[in-house]
Amino acid sequence: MTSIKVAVLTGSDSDLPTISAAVKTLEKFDVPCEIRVLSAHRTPGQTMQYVKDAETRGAQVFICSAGMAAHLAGVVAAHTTRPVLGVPMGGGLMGGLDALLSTVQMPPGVPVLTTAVGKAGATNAALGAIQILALNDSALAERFAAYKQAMTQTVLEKDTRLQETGLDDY
Ligand code: RP5
Repeated sequence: MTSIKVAVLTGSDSDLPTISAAVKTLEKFDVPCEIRVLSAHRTPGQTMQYVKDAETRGAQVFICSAGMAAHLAGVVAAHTTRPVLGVPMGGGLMGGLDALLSTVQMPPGVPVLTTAVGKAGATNAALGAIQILALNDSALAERFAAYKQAMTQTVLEKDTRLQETGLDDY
């Protein structure tokens, strides 16, 4: 029985090039996770079973990505009391506005914490899951603080370069 902290579900293998950013981010922070292709519409029974199985193996947070009429995160949220982060995929109408609204517009009582559409959302869902887990894991909290510090440093270095060289390099 493999223990995990974060379970990532995605509605189709066509989402993998995008949602893989979540898994790569979790792995970078040494967070035990796994990714499954499971659909709210195409594999409803297996999706429900998987949520229970992932919980028994320690999953604290669920990340769910789907496109078009994106119901996966909402369905998972219906079957767990643990936090669910929803990542809308961009392949459908209006660059993913369909999936964004399907994911974010949950009725009161069943929250899905929804990210930006696409790869930025996939990365942020992983970082959000890390922040949740870090509340009870000081080593992980330190790794996340170091990540933010490095990001700040990178931006400041870019600004320094801009001030030194002007816009000619851009
Ligand atoms: C959604 O439908 C999936 O998450 C995917 O984004 C979209 C299209 O799925 P495929 O037809 O590519 O399998 O359920």
